[in-house]
Amino acid sequence: MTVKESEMPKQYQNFINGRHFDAKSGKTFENRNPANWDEVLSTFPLSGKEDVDDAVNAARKAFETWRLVPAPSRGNILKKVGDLLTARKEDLARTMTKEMGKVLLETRGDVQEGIDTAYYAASEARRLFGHTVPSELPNKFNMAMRMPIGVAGIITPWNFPMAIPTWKIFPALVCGNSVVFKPASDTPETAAKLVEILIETGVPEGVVNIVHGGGGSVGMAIVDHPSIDLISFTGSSVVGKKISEVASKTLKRVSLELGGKNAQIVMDDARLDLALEGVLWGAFGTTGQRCTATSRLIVHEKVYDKFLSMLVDHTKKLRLGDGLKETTDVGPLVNQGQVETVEKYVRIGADEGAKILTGGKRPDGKELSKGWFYEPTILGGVTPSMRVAREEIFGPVLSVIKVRNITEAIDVTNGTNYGLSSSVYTQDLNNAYQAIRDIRAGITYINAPTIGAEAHMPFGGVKETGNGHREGGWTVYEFFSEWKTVYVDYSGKLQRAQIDTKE
Ligand code: UN1
Repeated sequence: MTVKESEMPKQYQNFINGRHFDAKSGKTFENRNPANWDEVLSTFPLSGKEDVDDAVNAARKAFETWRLVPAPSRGNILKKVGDLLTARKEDLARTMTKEMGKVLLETRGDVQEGIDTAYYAASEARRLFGHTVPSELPNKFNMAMRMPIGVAGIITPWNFPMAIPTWKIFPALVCGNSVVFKPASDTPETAAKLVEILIETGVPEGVVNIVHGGGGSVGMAIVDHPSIDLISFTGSSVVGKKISEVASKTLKRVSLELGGKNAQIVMDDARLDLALEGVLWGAFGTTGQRCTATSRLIVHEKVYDKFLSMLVDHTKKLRLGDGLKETTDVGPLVNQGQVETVEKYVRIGADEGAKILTGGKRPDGKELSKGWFYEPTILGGVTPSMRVAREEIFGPVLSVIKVRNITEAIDVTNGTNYGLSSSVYTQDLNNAYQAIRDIRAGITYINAPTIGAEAHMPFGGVKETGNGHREGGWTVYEFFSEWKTVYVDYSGKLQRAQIDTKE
């Protein structure tokens, strides 16, 4: 029996300078469904440095015209991008669930984050405010304005295959930069569909280029390329440090959004029902594969036993399964490597003395036997020095730590090398404000889980979570533009700053 054409995996290509290309090597890689690894969804070019060179040359050339397009016109394109993302939301969400596993409810949210980012970018194009500043000299006008930078290398992860690329590409474009985009090789199809939308809405050729392939080859060729001016990367701290090192050789501007070990604090005065919903969503949403996932739960001793038993009870009820099924609460992990990492950490935790209160293994049962599933797992009796309390796991594993008061809870929260998101459940204003002041993290939620960043707010973290930049909101426009300072002297004579300032 022959396979019908509609069932054949679609073959995607790179998109460079307004045209589609295979990798120069002719090699391809497969995109498989993590809920059923027998299912090949699509194939993609396995590109290399020579493909990146072509993309960078195209982007360099296109930059020279794109930078001169008025920002509001660039913004109008983003408005259309938002409209098309809206029209295709369901298809994009399904594509995403199929290629990376998280449930439809969440992949719809991921696309919505892209839509929000598009409309925000469209409106920001009419602001991109600069400053006018009085001169110290008479008849002289001073201003500082934002300028495009050049070619942006955009390297994105698989956990938010739509939201994160849009966080980077849209502001890059609005600011007048051109783009070379390398999406994660676990989620190339969502990325390819995003680029199709950009093309359809009139982004000129060469302004956005996509090159598929591995991080070590395509990603590093981008980071190392002398004609790329800036890099925006989201991924692990290990890779982030490597990028920082390589990019420093060509003095690139680099924005790194890296790991997290986010904690939710539950105080004795907290509404436990609310805290419970929060931690289930924060820890097991996206199967724990978020930079912002709740991976530590820090509970006041007075409510520890009660809250833990509520939590274990509800965690056991979470339904694992294919993310396309509306009845599924938790989808598979993205690939075998992630399952192995999770298995390794659960072993480490048990060896260190933590108790596996639920989960701790891959599920039994035939239905889930061909997917990268792992049961939602709670580790009790964790102490702050254990590796499962300090290292990022990126899976459905929650480490629970007991504390005596808010000050200790904050100290424990701060006891890792990361500082992305944090959450405090309390009804006491004093606890809340102490936490807001003292938790060292880029984001603090009060009575809400560690996940749930909104597109128009700054996003990023401290310590090894990043290198000081912020995505999202108005702040990302700082990264994708640079300041030009302008002095206009209309006095008709030489006026020397600092010298001719006297009346
Ligand atoms: C990430 O995990 O890298 O707040 C991004 C959230 C999402 C974005 C997460 N809106 O969890």
